Amino acid sequence: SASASSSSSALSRLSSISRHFNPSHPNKDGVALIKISPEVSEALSIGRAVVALESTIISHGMPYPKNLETAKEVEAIVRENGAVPATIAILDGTPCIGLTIEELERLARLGPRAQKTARRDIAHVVATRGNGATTVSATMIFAHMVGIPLFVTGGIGGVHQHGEHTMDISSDLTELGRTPVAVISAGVKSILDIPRTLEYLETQGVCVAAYKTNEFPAFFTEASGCKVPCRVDTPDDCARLIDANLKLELGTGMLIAVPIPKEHSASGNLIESAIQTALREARDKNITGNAATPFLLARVNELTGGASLASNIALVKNNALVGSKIAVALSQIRE
Ligand code: PSU
Ligand code: MN
Repeated sequence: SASASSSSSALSRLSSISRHFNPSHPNKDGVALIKISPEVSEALSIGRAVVALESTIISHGMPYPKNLETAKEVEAIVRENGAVPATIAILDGTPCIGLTIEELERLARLGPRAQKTARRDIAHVVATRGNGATTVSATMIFAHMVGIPLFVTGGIGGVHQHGEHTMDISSDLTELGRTPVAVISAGVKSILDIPRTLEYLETQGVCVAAYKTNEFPAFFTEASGCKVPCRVDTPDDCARLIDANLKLELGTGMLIAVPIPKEHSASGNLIESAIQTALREARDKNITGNAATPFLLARVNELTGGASLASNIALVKNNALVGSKIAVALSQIRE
């Protein structure tokens, strides 16, 4: 039957990982390196659609309690659309795939006291048994380790403005170049240099597709003035694209950019002037490194009096809706 064949293909996927390394199996001390929730584990073993979700957006991207409320609503949207949500974070040093309500709440309350965890931070957070909120790069790594091919977020990191001098380029972009996970986002914010972000993704060999548009979206608005190399119009189009990338084992990730729904797009001028102010403040205060993005996100939220937060939440939910439909279409193709 269809479900038996999907279950055996999921098992063979897992066993092909486990031949060398299975992070969810206990090691010689009887401790699993990674904890997968029962719901996610079951879904993976029968080939059901799973959507990975990041946690820096919870800890550093939104204030409490809006962050918790949004995280729960996003998970509910994924379920309503036939997929299983797998929020990813490191708790007490253990990477967790799929969080309980209590774990979500803990992370949301920790907020910026959780460590923002990108690829370079993972070993440190695990070794010190810390609590790590995973960025796009770290979430992609763990999703791939357990066999989840699709991940939904709001916005990804990119090349910062003046990045050609500061070399501040998010590790999200190099991760997209080396880890075969498809990331659904609303593009990148104009706190970043959007044309250079797209140039860098091209260099990294990342397929960038835009959903129902020819233009790369700029998070709060549909337009960035930059064209994308690839357009997709349906969840099936997206699933075929992801499937081709996986079948050919290209090894690279993929970025599917879904524009913010028109009715939620923030007033361009209001947001744009807040972004300019936040960028100036960050320069004046010499805020650099991994503190730059959280600072800019928080300041833009404050300066727009919550308008940008409302848009942010609306677009994340829309991405979850589209992403779940893609995950379901993909699980049908790959049965
Ligand atoms: N951009 C957003 N919202 C976010 C982030 C970026 O619009 O929440 C978060 C994501 O977790 C992303 C990270 O992976 O910031 C990038 O940080 P950096 O620029 O330091 O690489
Ligand atoms: Mn950076």
